[in-house]
Amino acid sequence: MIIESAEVVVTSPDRNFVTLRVTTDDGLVGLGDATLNGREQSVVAYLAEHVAPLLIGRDAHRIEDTWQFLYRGAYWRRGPVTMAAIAAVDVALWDIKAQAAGMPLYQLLGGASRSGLLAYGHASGPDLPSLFEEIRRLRGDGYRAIRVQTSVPGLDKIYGISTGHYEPAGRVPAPVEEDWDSRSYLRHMPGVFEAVRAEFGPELPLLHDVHHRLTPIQAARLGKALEPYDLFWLEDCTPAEDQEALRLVRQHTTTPLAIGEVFNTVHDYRTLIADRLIDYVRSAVTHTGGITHLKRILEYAGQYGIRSGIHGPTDISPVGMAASLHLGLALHNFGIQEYMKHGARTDEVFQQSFTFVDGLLHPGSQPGLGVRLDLSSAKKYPYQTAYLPINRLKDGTVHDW
Ligand code: KDG
Ligand code: MG
Repeated sequence: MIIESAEVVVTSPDRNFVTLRVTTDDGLVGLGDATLNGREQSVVAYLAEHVAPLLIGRDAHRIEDTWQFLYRGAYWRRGPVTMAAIAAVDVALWDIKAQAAGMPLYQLLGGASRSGLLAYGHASGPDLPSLFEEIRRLRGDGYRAIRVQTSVPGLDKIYGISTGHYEPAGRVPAPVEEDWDSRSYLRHMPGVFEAVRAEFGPELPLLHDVHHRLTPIQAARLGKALEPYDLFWLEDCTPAEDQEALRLVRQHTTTPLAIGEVFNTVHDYRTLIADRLIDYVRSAVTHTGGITHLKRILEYAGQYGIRSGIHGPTDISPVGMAASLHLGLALHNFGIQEYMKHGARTDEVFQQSFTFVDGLLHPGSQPGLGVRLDLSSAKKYPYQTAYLPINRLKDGTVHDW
């Protein structure tokens, strides 16, 4: 089964998506997601200029060899652009292999370990009444676990707050600037979780994302202050590249910790996993070298009692989401899957077969990934410049985002 073409498709139905479309000589089409939020065109160039030409004529079945060829063979290893490009090739080849086998992809990864995947949705609001309303709306949609974000008094515009649809990347010519003050945030958050617990009771799993904004000692204080509210996890509490920071946080709190949406290889996790400094691995299939590499990371993590929390915001395309679901269904140490619904235009471009019923996701039973890319719909929505926001302290200093 020989690769005949590898085409990069860029489309922006509700936001930008980069998809690799690999075709074999026997007519199978495999899809891989390579969307890197706010930096999409860098992966487009990497794939189109450096990777796609090397795929032509290769045996589509040789997934491991192709992965090593692209990773070791480039000499310049790791990094989000390289690993998103490798991920797209890897997922497209898994899609093809599973279609050739006539099976849903999870069957090739070991088969189902469970009947469905627990998913969490995003609730946010500028104040408690609107936050509660959002939580109720998500509960009504079936979600059994909820991420809670809210405004902080004195700050105008902060990460993760929107009503209805959440989309951090704006279609703007330059990044929007948001505000931050860690002391105000630290004073405010425990009261928010106290109120949410009082309203919704002890059972509902609650998650919170700090988005890399605290120092280790501030994060330790927050984790400790939130212990009475029994969080499912506290995410990205410190800047992610500093693995040692979480050692200090861990010494002070039993609140479970999750990190990794900006990581791209197992080496980013080495200390975190071996020294048991985290509880959940947050990497996306799309940004971590595909199913082949994320599966390795997660199986390694599983030996230390660490579970998956695969990244699934709207910037993971339906192709990336389907890949996460097949992997999550097969993994023994699955934890939870982030799931934010895409917009109607995205669903028109990417025809999906995964389901969300009673709060549980399932990748479906179609051979392969179960996603079809409608090229004529994709063409209707050309790329639009978009950036993630940046974050400044009150004195104007650029802060972590
Ligand atoms: O591209 C960045 C977003 O995916 C990120 O801001 C979302 O933090 C995020 C999350 O946990 O989903
Ligand atoms: Mg996050």
